Amino acid sequence: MRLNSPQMNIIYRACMKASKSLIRDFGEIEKLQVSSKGPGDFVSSADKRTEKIIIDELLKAHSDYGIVSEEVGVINESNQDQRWIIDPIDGTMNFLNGIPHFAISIGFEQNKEVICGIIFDPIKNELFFAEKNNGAFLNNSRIRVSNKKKLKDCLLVTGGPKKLSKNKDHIFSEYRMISNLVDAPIRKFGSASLDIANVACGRFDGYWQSEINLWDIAAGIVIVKEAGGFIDIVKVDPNNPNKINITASNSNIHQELRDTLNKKNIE
Ligand code: LIP
Repeated sequence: MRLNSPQMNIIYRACMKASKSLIRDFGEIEKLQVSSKGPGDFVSSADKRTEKIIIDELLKAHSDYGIVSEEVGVINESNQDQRWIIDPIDGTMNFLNGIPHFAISIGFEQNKEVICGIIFDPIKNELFFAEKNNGAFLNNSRIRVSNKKKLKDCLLVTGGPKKLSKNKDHIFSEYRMISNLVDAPIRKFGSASLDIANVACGRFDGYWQSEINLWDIAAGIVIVKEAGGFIDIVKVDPNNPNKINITASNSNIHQELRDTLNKKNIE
């Protein structure tokens, strides 16, 4: 496995260390203490434990770098030029229900651009990673997005909406419209980072989701780009820079997917 930049090596170390505890916790899922974080959104003690291991490792390497992470929020807020963006368990609902489909996701952003990242599925032992200008990989193999040419023939994946979303009608109408266009039923797997990683390696042809958090997909941005895919990120809440809409797909269908989602008066 070729990890070129120092940041990539730091992320890798943090991720591997955290994944050991995460796998142990997954094995003891029924003993986990689950506390409510708000409707439709739960956080487990495993989430916090995993996050702490990752953050401790990252701060050990660079105590001055900014951090945005799902549970603790922001650390070193004044450093906006070098930031780690972390989701300790992406797919928390799957994790808590004993469904082996979740991942650790860590991206590194420099001057507002994510330049390297890792998405690690500890159960399938699949490590997706990429560094800017160095290609994207799944374990030891180079990965590329799919080559499908027409949206109609594509296998797409999405997620959401959250229970309290004010945008539900629009999100469902987008879903209906896309589902009327494609031959294969749309997938929903409950882990945005793995959805994107699976676009990067060509298992899915495209992924879209509204009102997702930056930490769910940050690492996926560089992985999809380095795999030859296209990605759109749109900030949706002026009061919350981490809330975004995302579209990621192979380059052939990207415009068609984007145009379909941008259609006004969807009904
Ligand atoms: C979750 C995503 C999932 C998405 C949810 C949520 P979490 O992240 O990965 O696919 O539909 O809105 O954001 O909360 O498990 O880290």
